[in-house]
Amino acid sequence: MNLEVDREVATSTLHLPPALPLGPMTAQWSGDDTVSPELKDQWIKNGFLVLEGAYSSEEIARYNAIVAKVRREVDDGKDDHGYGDRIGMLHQKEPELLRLAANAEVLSFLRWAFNDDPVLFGSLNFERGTTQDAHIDAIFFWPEPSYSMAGCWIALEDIHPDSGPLFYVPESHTWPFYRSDDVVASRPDLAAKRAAARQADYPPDQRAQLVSELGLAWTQDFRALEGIYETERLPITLKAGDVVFWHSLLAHGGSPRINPALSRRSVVFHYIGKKTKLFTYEQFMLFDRVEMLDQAPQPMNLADFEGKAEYMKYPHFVTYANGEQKTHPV
Ligand SMILES: O=C(O)CCC(=O)C(=O)O
Ligand SMILES: [Fe+2]
Repeated sequence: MNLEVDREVATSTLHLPPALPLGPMTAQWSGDDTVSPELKDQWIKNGFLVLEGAYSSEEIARYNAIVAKVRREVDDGKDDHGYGDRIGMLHQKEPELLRLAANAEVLSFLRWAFNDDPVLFGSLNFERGTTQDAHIDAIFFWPEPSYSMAGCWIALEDIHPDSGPLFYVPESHTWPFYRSDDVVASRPDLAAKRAAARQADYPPDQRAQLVSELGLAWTQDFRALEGIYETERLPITLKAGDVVFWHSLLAHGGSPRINPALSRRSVVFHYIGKKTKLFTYEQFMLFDRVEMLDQAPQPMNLADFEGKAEYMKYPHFVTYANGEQKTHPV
């Protein structure tokens, strides 16, 4: 299909689900005046934007020193080149890491994008490329409203093109969006199991297995869309201290690590709006959108960092080593 084809016509002929709104899209959505019209246009048109040099080399060095100290103390799944696996939620143990997340420029952009005050709910620290397949974060952390979540990825060193840089799928935030009810519409077996798995007495291990099958089916449908739109996955190489934001609905992932001897130090902070209801991957996979509104969202449990930024408090951080996930109480 050619991209010039009218989206609505294409959607109805192929029985694709509708696209979702990219913001409140009201005339009043002028938001915070410190955000330039150019940045606002980029967000709507591209679903991502880069702020170059948002952090000084001193700020980045201080951040890296804290992460390096923790990596010496835990099993972080080092590879043959000495690079560890991801560490999740490390800011819960080391709140000083939130200094980057509390950057005023970052927060005022998000305040506009969400039409709400931003709240940090997660972080992931990387030392090497993730090679993660293309995905949309909203399926893992379903936000209501669906635009009120974003990733904010900060380069903690100059990112080499061969180190497995972040990539994104251009304009995918404007594509038809598959919810789990759309995914099972063409798969009657999965639809029946999904209906059964909502019952409270359904065995948890079988439910987890089904959720992962639904995730694979979602990925198949998303790949088909990539074929229809004939898009390329575009890598983004940034300099230390640059930051890229992506929209909750923009597909992205980690490019292949062409040279595994290269590190790729970065951190992702994930934010939602303070009024956002945040649901889990399992809830997204098992419930239709309307049914989900009857489900309990994640409790906010807010804390603040020096009065500058709010975050959701969880009593742990998480390391990964050899495919095993380990939760460390803090
Ligand atoms: O850094 C990457 O390679 C991907 C990270 C990502 O997808 C995320 O944190 O949401
Ligand atoms: Fe992601």
